[in-house]
Amino acid sequence: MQLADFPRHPLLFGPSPIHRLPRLSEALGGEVDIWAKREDCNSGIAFGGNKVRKLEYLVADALAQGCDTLVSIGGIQSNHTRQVTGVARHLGLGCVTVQEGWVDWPDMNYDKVGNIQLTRIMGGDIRIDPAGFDIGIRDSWKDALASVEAAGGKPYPIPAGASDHPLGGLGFANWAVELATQECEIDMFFDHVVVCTVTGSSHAGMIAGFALEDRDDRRIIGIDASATLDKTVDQVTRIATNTADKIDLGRDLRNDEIHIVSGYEGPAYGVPDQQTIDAIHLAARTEGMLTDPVYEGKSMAGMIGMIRTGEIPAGSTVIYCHLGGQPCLPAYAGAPGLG
Ligand code: 5PA
Repeated sequence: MQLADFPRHPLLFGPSPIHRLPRLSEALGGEVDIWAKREDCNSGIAFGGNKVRKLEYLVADALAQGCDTLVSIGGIQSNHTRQVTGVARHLGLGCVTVQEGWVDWPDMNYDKVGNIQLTRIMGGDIRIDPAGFDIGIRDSWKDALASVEAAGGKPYPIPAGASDHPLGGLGFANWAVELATQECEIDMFFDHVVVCTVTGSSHAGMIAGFALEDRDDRRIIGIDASATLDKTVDQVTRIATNTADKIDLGRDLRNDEIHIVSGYEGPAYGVPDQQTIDAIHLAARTEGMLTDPVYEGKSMAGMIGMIRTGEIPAGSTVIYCHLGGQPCLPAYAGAPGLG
């Protein structure tokens, strides 16, 4: 089936905006033209973000199956569970989210403000679980699904980050097509795409979507923020391959199409280091563009680092894919430089 033929329930304002980051480009030497494509302001639902884009495909399936409750999982400060809850509310569906102790963060308000606060305001049914970080399938999530069934409901299972799901890569495959259309409109070509990767389907979907173009002059760079690199590489590879099959790419993905960079993940998932904080400051203070300490601050650090080392060479045109995530910032007010 072609990508355009998959049922999609519209949840976004339309194509997410793209714009130039001239002062950030200048601060990094002025030799690389940096732009952003903004999933952090892609929807009016619960502040939007990358998951709302992915969910356009998953909820079309959920509605077609007559499911009445979305069931998903994430950390205490998960952006994903906030967006799943928002989308459920927008559609008049129930929602259960398991929220695990993915991050050992000392802020007193970590489990009260930010994403979890917004999820509570939306009336989410939150099940706190002490388990640590893992992007895999969990028993607590299976228990949540079973509890909905036991109560007579029809749950729709959405794994962590809406990633390890047959439709998980379609949202960002479509992002790639959308960007290509925007490039035509402004007569530009971005030879580097920078994106944060953790549960993998944002990056993997793009890989499959851009593969449809069949050109070898565009590099898609995933910056790892999971700090469990092997699992993320494995998951990105699997989802990219499955998505490519699904949208009838008609060829195998090449190894060089899957490119994940480590070194910017900080000491652990959810914990920023000095280069994360410096990157957040640089983007905020040159452009007024906010990024968070869990995901986008790390991919911002990756892009900055790769421009400074010349891995992204002078003369490049870069699109930084901003996947959202700012709502967690209040939970990190205790981090040096963020409060
Ligand atoms: C997340 C994920 P993928 O999970 O698709 O790789 O995206 C990484 C990512 N940026 C990047 C932001 C703002 C994100 O929220 N968030 C998860 C969550 O539970 O919020 C799935 C981990």
